[in-house]
Amino acid sequence: MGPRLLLTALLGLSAPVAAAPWEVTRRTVVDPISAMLHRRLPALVKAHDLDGILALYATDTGTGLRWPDARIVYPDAEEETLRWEGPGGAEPMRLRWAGLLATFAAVDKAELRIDRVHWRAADPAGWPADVHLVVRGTRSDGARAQLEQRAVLHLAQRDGAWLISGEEVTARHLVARPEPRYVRATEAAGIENVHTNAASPAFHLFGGPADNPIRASSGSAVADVDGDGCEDVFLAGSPDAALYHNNCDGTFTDVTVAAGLPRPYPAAATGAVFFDYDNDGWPDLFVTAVRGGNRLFHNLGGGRFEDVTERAHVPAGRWGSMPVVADYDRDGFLDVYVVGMGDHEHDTPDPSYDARNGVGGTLLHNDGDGTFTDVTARAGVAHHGWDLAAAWADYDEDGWPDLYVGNEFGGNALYHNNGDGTFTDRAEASGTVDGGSTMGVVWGDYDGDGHLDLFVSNMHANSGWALFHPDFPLPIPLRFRLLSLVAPGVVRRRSAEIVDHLVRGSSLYHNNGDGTFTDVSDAAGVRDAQWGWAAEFLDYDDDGRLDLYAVDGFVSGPILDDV
Ligand SMILES: [Ca+2]
Ligand SMILES: [Ca+2]
Ligand SMILES: [Ca+2]
Ligand SMILES: [Ca+2]
Repeated sequence: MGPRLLLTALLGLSAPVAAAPWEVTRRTVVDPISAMLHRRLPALVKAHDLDGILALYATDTGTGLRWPDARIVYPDAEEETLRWEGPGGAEPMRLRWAGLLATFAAVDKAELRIDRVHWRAADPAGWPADVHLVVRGTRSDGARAQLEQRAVLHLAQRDGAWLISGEEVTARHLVARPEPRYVRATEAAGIENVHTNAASPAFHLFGGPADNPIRASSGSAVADVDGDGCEDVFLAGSPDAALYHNNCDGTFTDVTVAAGLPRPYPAAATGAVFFDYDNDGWPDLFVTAVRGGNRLFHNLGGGRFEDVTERAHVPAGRWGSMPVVADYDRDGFLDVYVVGMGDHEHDTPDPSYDARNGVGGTLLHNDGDGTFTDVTARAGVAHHGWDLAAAWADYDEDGWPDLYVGNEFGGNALYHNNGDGTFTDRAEASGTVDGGSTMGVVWGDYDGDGHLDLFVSNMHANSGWALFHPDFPLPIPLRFRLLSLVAPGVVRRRSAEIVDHLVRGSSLYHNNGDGTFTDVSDAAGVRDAQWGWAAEFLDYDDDGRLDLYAVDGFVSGPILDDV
């Protein structure tokens, strides 16, 4: 969800309730703090301008972790990790920043992200603010390095100017590696079909030709479609869907047409999955679409495909986000759940913080004879959020695959498989409603305790802190307006909770093994995965522990500090 869409959605809720004119507060408080912390400080770090940085402080001394107190952790890992520890104490700001700047010969990226400003907890030093500094670049010894630092700043006005009146560093670590573990190989591999949204306006959803104005294209699927031992790639991306054959030598060849797949692709394709629906040993392809119909392509053997959508009774559907596959009824045939978004052309999420007017998901039961039956109603899984993602997993280890569905605008669903063809939403009972702007869902046992944990990719808005200022016209739903006359504090707190869910970031839920989950995002340090789109658990360094790769990013306008 874009920031403009978020604001529109929030303001669309109702008439505002404000303590003082927001425009004044925005101009005199929010904008200057944003300019100082989001733009000026990072620019000075990139420029190695020590005096410029110190000029942003109204104090010569910082507290918390001291620069010399770093030690190496994980000595057996290929990456060098330094973690700052110790009792901490007072430290000259000049020494602290000089140490940081000297670490980096060159800074590629510097970013100060504000988590929260504690607007109602001002003390003589100013307003406390939880911030997160990220500095990425090349270390003096040539290693690639990233430093992350968490701190509590105090923000105060001195002689009319906003300055940092205090800084307590609460956590800091640095990860470095002489050579990058990965290199970009897309072009060298011959993958030319790279997602483009050049023709589209702000949200890159509309803007195609007149006969197909919607162009949401984002999915990919991987399988060895021709049985030569190397995995091939299907990209649902624009301008066209494409199947790339893996030549087993590090290069790929576009075989879309030769494989019998349509070009141009006759729908605005989104998610895709390879799965063997007829158990003949060859992976078949299911592609969802926001418009133009979901499609099933049967692999005839050897990587030749035939469109069997109609014959297999796969309904066209609309606004499909992605297909997810599991044999939910354990009859030996893989079934498909098509995640359903909302109608972006004619509708907006309602209510915007917990939308229930999406098109609904569809569960297609594989009848085992080459056809599917829509069993959504009986199964009870027609989640009507504006859903972008879902994932199957048997989270309670009863042998039946369960389904988590992520809503971009509000509460998610955890459909527990009852084992009799029906499901029960246990999101509330299990503690996984979330309420963020979910765009990705992945399961993985990150702590190796045998229970599958859940990571939900949400957006962390770098402007979210401003929304909690007492003067911000928090949107109060109309039906609560009367209540706010008698209990304004309660209504405002509830409203702030909703907004907090929408902007606070991604969630990692630890599976407690008893059907409930605990949100451990902050302790694990993964809450601010920035503007999250999707993630995947993988053990990238083969140490036996699952790591997390999270895709993020958003271009919000001429000022790029909201991403
Ligand atoms: Ca097959
Ligand atoms: Ca089945
Ligand atoms: Ca289960
Ligand atoms: Ca676990």
